[in-house]
Amino acid sequence: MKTNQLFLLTGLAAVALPACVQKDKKEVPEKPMNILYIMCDDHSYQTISAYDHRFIETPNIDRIANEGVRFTNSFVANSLSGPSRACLLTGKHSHKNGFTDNTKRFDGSQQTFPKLLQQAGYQTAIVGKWHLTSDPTGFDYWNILTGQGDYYNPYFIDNGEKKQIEGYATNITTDLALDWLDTKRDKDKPFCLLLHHKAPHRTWMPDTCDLDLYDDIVYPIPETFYDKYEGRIAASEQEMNIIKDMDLVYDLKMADKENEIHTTTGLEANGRALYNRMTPAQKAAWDKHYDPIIKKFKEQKLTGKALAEWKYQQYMHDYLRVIHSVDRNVGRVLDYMEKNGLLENTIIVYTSDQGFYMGEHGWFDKRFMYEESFRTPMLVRFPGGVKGDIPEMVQNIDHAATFLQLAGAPVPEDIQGDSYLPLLKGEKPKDWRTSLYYHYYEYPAEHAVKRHYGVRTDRYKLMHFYNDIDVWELYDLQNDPQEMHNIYNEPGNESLIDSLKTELHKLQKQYDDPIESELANAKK
Ligand code: SGN
Ligand code: CA
Repeated sequence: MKTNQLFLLTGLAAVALPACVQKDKKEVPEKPMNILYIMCDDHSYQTISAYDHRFIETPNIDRIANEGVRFTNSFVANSLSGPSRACLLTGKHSHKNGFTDNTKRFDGSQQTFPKLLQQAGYQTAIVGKWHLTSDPTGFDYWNILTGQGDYYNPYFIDNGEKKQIEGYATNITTDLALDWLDTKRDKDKPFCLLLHHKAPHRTWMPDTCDLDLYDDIVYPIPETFYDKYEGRIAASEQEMNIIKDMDLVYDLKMADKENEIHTTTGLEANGRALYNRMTPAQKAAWDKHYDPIIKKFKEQKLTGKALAEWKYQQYMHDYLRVIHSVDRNVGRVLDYMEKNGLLENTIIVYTSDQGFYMGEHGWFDKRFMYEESFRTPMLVRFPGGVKGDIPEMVQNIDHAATFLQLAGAPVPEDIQGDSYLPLLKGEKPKDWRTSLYYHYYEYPAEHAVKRHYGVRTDRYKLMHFYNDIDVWELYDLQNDPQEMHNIYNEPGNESLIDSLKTELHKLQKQYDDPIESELANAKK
């Protein structure tokens, strides 16, 4: 589907027509709508109560859904931070924007939606995690975390100037965003603010005030926690398993002063580095919480299943405490918007840079095209729009076209995503996409998830793992939603596989991804 073709102004037409002229004049709001895009890092839909009540209540994030919509089929194009951010900014798949994995440097001279919004009269800002190595372009104001950012006393780069700010990243990022909204922007112009939290990225360090939260809760172990990955070679060779790869000191904070807890991953020193950047008061609060846990852990001498499940509980507690702080800070932003009369003329999007595993298949991290990491939460409050659930498949390449269309700005033809604005207005475009394309590149790398690409329809998912492997996987999501049974080699699926490969090739052609011809040439 090419919704944006409706709003396409190319070549000569773009010269002949002023930017505000649209085929459908109603698309240009009388007063341009502000855009507030809140994106967390690694926030799973499983841990937002608008999607799932098993683990945590997130009333402030849910408010966006309650006063707007919940997308129930929201996906990314490449489940990793930098690539996801590049897809967001350009509205293009990774092979087109060049940022295929986290080792890349974003080419900031290319077209991005913030630049196009600036041309359309918007003021643009980004606060928080950026993770694209080069300096941001297309923003009137940028104040970004260095690299992945730190939870405690992080460094920010404020329009080029590096400054350390004492405190907790989620609070500080919110403070900076509110300060820009309140005192720094030009209030005569519409704004587009990208508010990008570091949280809840590894190593899931809670704010001092949230350390003791949920102490008495025992979280349910996912059904697939002890997955043996039969029939799934790439899954069996990953290094993101809670039992074997999650580090006791680095990830789970068991840094005992006697140094008696030993880890095998070499991450122990990093765990101490994260602790050492805290102030004495922060360290005191930290020790008060973790010291008794460390003491008990040493006494218990857990092994096997008991150790595995202890690790899972410790992981979940820390992750969910971090989420609680995100939720509280989302509440602060919504309160500010309400008090300042901004709610009625602002679209608010809440999402994440990808999904995350909360112990499904025994995992943490993301990267795979399997559901938990391919999906990402997406809640949108759009004044005057529909309420409830939107089931159409959307992808993170769609934001750029949506925001441009909302601003009444032309959507360039080379943007690959589709505007979901019609969906927010309750329209049911007949030619909306019925399949999604995915391509993950970062291998060899941390967590050892092999390169793969694939297609997902409403019911099926076909994936091809390549590079040092050549393996296809097929899942029937209706009969096997947990993707435990690869049915690619089962007899009887030949015509299904043929039709999915046809669909895959159609998408690769549409998005101009050369991977299959590259693989074929490499074989010659
Ligand atoms: C870091 C993490 C990884 C994580 C990547 C990518 N290790 O390298 O666990 O997969 O980021 O995450 S850490 O020891 O530095 O925490 S991403 O979301 O930024 O792409
Ligand atoms: Ca991420």
